[in-house]
Amino acid sequence: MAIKSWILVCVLGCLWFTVAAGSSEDGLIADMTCRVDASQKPVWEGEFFPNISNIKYEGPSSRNPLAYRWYNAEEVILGKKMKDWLRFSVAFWHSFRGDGGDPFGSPTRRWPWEDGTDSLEMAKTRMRANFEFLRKLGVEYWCFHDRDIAPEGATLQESNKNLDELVALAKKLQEGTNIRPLWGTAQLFKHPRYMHGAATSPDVKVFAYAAAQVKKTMEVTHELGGGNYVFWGGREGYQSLLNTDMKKELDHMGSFLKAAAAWKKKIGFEGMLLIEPKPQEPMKHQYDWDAATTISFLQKYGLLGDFKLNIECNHATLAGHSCVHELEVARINGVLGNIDANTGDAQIGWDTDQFLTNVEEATLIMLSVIKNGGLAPGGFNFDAKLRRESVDVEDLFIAHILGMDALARGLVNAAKLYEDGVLTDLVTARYASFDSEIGAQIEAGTADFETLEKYAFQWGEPAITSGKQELAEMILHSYT
Ligand code: XUL
Ligand code: CO
Repeated sequence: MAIKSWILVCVLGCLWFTVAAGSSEDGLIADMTCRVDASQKPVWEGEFFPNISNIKYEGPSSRNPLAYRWYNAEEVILGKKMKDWLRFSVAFWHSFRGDGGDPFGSPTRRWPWEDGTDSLEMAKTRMRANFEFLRKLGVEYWCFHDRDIAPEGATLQESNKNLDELVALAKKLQEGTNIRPLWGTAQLFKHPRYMHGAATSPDVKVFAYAAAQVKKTMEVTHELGGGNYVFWGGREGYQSLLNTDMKKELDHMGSFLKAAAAWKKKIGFEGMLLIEPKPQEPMKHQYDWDAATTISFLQKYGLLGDFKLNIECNHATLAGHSCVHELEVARINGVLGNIDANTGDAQIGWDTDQFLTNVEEATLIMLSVIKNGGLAPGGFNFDAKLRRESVDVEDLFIAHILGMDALARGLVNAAKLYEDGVLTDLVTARYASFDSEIGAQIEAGTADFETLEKYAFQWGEPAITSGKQELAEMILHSYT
């Protein structure tokens, strides 16, 4: 039975592939892509995913690849529905603009509705596909860059006009649904004008252009009812210190973010402003290196009250940290706002943006989220892309289902771990000696060195005690 379901999906996939190979006139890419109905060009009518119905929860024993095993939206965990803990979001850029291209190879996939252009009409079709995808997945959030959803025009005014058209359509498609953007962001890294940076560009004209782009994107995010606005500084950094005035660039970035926070207040946008750290790629060094660096930057420029962090797991590992390290640094400083849910590859040193599938990692992530009391108005944005070799529309569903199930399963595990308190007890026991008079003085910052010296003389050599790391690992294993 189980094997039959998997085979059915393969057969469907191959069937689509055959239709594609037989009917395409688009050359290489289209021939390699499963087209559902290639005759519907240029304006796509009807369903985008006609062979896929709404994805349902079937439970852990299901072998249906187009069903949830763990994600049961309405199930209550620790007093909150799963969907409210997880607040999943689809990243428009990966799912609807990703084409499988890499620095060594041409695109490998073109979705059936794509006509190969960057026209306004095509952008509208894509937006309709996005909403059908969200509805069929049962996901209520989506994330976008201004330039993924609407084409860049010849002037900034024209780009704004294009964006307005797409926002009007998205607003219409949102009507009568609970679907809203989890966050919006301005694409300040693709166009050559940003090659030296946006807020950190040495050219004041670029700084102003970037400010205008953020202003507009924040306005449209607000108009669409978005919960957050993200700043990812892909070009905010340097390639060489020889030609860079780092202090000036950081000061400029501080001013830019201060103006952004002021604009948010002015337009009455109540969403969170989030900074997404990443150490490098595309730049050799990016200023928002990791959570700790970003927090100290925000503190220095008096912006801590206005910004929280969007932690991306693959960015964490690029910075030499685990995802959970970054989540915990953000959480204990009160700035854990959102998670860009993805993962890297242990044997690869760059941003592979894969769907997160490791249940143990998902459990640790969800433990941080539980301790944070959830992420709202933030959530989990799948900043993850299909592999270059995955070219069928069903792969897009399977990838999201896999990622959602991993985090839902992590939530179930983490809730048990949290409720049973075994790990918490182990940690509490390690620090029990601070539950003393002098311990309380140390924690209040009032114990001076003379007092501590007296204790040291009186207590003598401290006992050697076990850190119980293997026991802690054993406990974690028994919950995953
Ligand atoms: C790049 C990245 C971005 C941001 C939004 O690594 O993560 O997609 O999430 O600009
Ligand atoms: Co990201």
